[in-house]
This record gives sequence, structure tokens and C-alpha cells, in this order.
Amino acid sequence: MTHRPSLAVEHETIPRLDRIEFVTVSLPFLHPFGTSVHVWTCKEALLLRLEADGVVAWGECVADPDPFYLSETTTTARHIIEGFLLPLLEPGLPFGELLERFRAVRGHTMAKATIENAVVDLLALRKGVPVHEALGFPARRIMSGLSIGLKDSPAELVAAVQVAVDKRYHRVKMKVAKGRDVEYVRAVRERFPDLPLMVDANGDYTLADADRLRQLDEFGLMMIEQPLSYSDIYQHSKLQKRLATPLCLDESILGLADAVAAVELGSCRVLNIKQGRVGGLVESVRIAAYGAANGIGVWSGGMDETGIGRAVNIHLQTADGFTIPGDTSETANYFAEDIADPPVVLDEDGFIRIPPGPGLGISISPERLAKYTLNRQAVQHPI
Ligand code: OSB
Ligand code: MG
Repeated sequence: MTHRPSLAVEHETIPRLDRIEFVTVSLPFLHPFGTSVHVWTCKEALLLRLEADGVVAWGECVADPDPFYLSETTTTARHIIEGFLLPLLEPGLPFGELLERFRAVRGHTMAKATIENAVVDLLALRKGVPVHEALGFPARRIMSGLSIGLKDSPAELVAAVQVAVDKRYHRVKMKVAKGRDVEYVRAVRERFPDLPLMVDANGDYTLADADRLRQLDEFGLMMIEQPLSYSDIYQHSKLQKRLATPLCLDESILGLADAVAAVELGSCRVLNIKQGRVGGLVESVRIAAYGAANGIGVWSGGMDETGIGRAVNIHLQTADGFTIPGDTSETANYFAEDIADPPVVLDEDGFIRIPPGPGLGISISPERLAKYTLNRQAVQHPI
């Protein structure tokens, strides 16, 4: 199938790369982040560093070292990037055609997004424009949202929500799991009757739990995110018919085709777009445009990224269709310090400013990068 470029950046051509490096970092979390599938205590991330004509660009892979959220890991991503994606890079090739070439590799959307992000950063830096402008979208303030991990008691959860409300976050998401759901949501709702609130189950339920999930209908939640299995779209269509609360899919959506299937089946009324999960920024913009054209709200998810991935998510949210606050929080929510400057902060109205300057608009601190680096290795690559 021939490629039909739609975004300005897809016409840009790939430069000759002088150096390619993998950097694995591990940043400790200030607090453990608990979900129904795992408790993470740090962010271990695979970074890709590209250098061309003195310009340095970065991509962050959203995969964890483990396969508990989805099947890709930092190790599989590195294998796929090094063995199968980097060899497709060719100086002079239009970026849009590179993305078409990526289709030859099945799946591995997190690996694809890593290199896609780094190339977008590189192309934007080379042009001297911010990433959002390279994608074709004007700057705007970005809405914020906090994702709160599982807590041991409703009181602990209410205290965490209070902190988010005091900081003026636009929306709060709370993790739920079987047995840690209705009473926890009730406690938050009683204390914060008007708070834009949603829950995320990371696939902890089955259709047999529909009656339990229906008890959440009384709390006026914005949505229930991924109640059923990560790999299932069809069962969600049955569940959605039995609930008043909109469903949102996260893990089940690995690209535009999944989004179309989910919407046409009636499996969800909202889409969580994690650019790192759907193959990158260009695919995300397509999904957002599809959502906007079909009355489906979309928002940007997060994977508790370092400042690199956080900046990517912020630029993405300038695209049409991102009408719902996403999982875009302050750096300080997760980390005492980060490898990138400036840190993400909320203004007094809870908004986030796009970091100014070309590319992602961030700089990597060599000292802090070295401090948190587990492994750094140059790739021997012909291009
Ligand atoms: O399901 O959205 C999720 C973090 C890691 C893995 C999966 C998820 C999350 C979050 C946090 O909810 C999002 C963030 O704050 O970046
Ligand atoms: Mg989720």
C-alpha cells in the first residue's frame, strides 16, 4: 500500500546519523506505584540517543523491564530496535516512508514508538521548531491529571486525592482492583462530590463481575478504564451495554485499527492514547483525529515516564481531539529529581506549559543522566 503523508513532519527526510546509543536508566520513585497487576518502585527505562550533524535527539521506550502491563519489555524493545528497526533507517528517506517500513515488523509498538519519537525530535531540532509545530499543531496550555496508585485503606486514598485537589489537578484517576473498588470510590466521592474522577482496573475483572462494576454507576465517574482483559475488545462491548458509566480502553488499543474496532463494536466511549503504546506520535494523531470525527473523547495516557516521555506526551496533546485531561502529572509526583530540565510543573490553574524551544524543548543533564544510568552502549550501525 502506498503511503499518503498527512502530517508536515512525514515529508521530512531522515538525516545521516553519526551516532546511535542505548542508555538504560533507573529512577527511584518517591512512593511505590501500585496497580492490580504489579507494584513498581522505580522507573527503569530504555532510552535511545541519536546524533546527527551535532544535533542530539532522544526517545524513551515506555516498556518496563517486566511484562506485567503489556508483553513488551525493555529487553524485547532493544532487540527489535537494534535488529529490525534501526536497519530500516536510511538517509534521505521521507519519515512517512520509514513508518510504512515499520509495518513489516509485527507488533512491538513500544519499540517502534521509541525510534519514532527520537526521529521526530531530531527532525524538529534540525528545523529549529518545537515538536508540536513539526506535527502541525499550535501551542496551547495542556490539561493535567493525576493517576493515584492502589492504597491500603479508603482514608489513605482520600488523603492522596486531597493533595491532588489542592494542587488543582483537572482530573483524578484512581486505580481499582477486585475488592478494592466500590468502598474506595464511595469514600472519595463523599469527600469530593464534584471532582472529575475516574478509575482504572488494568484488566482485573471479568464479565462475571458486571454486577459489581455496575455498583460504580452511582458515583458519576467520567469513565472506567480497562476493566477487562488487556487482550480483549469484544467482551468490553458486552460490559458496556450493561453499564451507564463510559468505558475507556488502554491496554487493548495498540493502534488505529484497534480503536476503530473498539468504537464500532461499542466496546468503549473514550480512548486512552498512550503514544508509546500505539507506535508513536503520528499514529496517536491519527487515532485522536478518528476520535474527534466520531464523537469519541480521547486523552493522553502516561507510563510514569522520565522527562523525555513526559515532554512527548505534552507536545502530543496540542493535537485536535485531546479534549479530556490525561495522565500528565508533575515530575515531582514520581521523582525527587529527573534527568531532564525543566521539570513538569502545574501553574496556579492546574495547567502545564509546553517547554519552549526546538524539539521537545528539554535538555538532558549529563550529571543526572550518569547518576541514574545502568548501562550505556553505542550501536554499530551502517547508516
Ligand atoms: O494503566 O494507565 C495505566 C502507569 C504504568 C502502567 C500503566 C498505567 C500507568 C498509570 C500512570 O496509570 C500514568 C502516569 O502517571 O504516567
Ligand atoms: Mg491504564
